[in-house]
Amino acid sequence: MANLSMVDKQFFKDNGYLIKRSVLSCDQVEAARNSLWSGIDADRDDPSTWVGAGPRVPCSGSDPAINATVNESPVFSMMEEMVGHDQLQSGVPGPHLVFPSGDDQWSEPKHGHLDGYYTPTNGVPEGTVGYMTLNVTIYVEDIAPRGGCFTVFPGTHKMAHEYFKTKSLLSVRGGSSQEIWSDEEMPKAVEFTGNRGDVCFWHGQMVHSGTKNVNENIRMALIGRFRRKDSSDICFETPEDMWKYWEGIQ
Ligand SMILES: O=C(O)CCC(=O)C(=O)O
Repeated sequence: MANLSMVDKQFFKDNGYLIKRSVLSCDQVEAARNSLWSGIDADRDDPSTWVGAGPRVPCSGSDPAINATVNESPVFSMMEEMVGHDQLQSGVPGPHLVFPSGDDQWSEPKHGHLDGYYTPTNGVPEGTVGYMTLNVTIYVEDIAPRGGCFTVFPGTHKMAHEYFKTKSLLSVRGGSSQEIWSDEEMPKAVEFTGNRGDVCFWHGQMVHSGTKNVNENIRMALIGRFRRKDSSDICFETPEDMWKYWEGIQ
């Protein structure tokens, strides 16, 4: 049975992201939280110790409970419903935690980045570009506005598609949206707020950003990036129809 409706798919096409609520079971969320807490240098029962704590990646994506959030839940099937059955490479999500900052200074980001581009610290080899089809951010904690929300810039998947029709995929230094668009051209940022078990799917060429956490909760997210099995054949192609390789939502 399909997990996504036509309305869901149209929302994704128009906006480049789609939020689905309560996708994970309570047991899956709890198991993932336990794995994260096993590596966090703070006292689980004392929120005052969470401020400025770490590490940002407290356990591996291949931890069984973390892996299960994508591969033993409806998440992977939902992605296949958009991209096409058996078209995506398998993968695991990686923990991305944002600890409370301890202050209340917060500002909405005006710009963000496209994933897959070299920066001095991110491990992407210089002169290459990673290619993602569809990505997912899974919350395993309740996240309110300004709580370090994963943040998207709706519609930038279409803006990027227009840009890459005439420019090289390699031309965006660091993947930064500031390299391509002015502040005025950028859409308003949307924070993904929600509860543990909620999921945000986002297009592989969606501009997005991390944000500061001025709340009490630890922003516990798992982020998975997925590419089509034929991505090395098609990554430098920008077809007129941007949904040509999205069999589920053409
Ligand atoms: O952690 C976040 O909210 C954003 C992470 C991000 O931008 C990335 O991993 O590319």
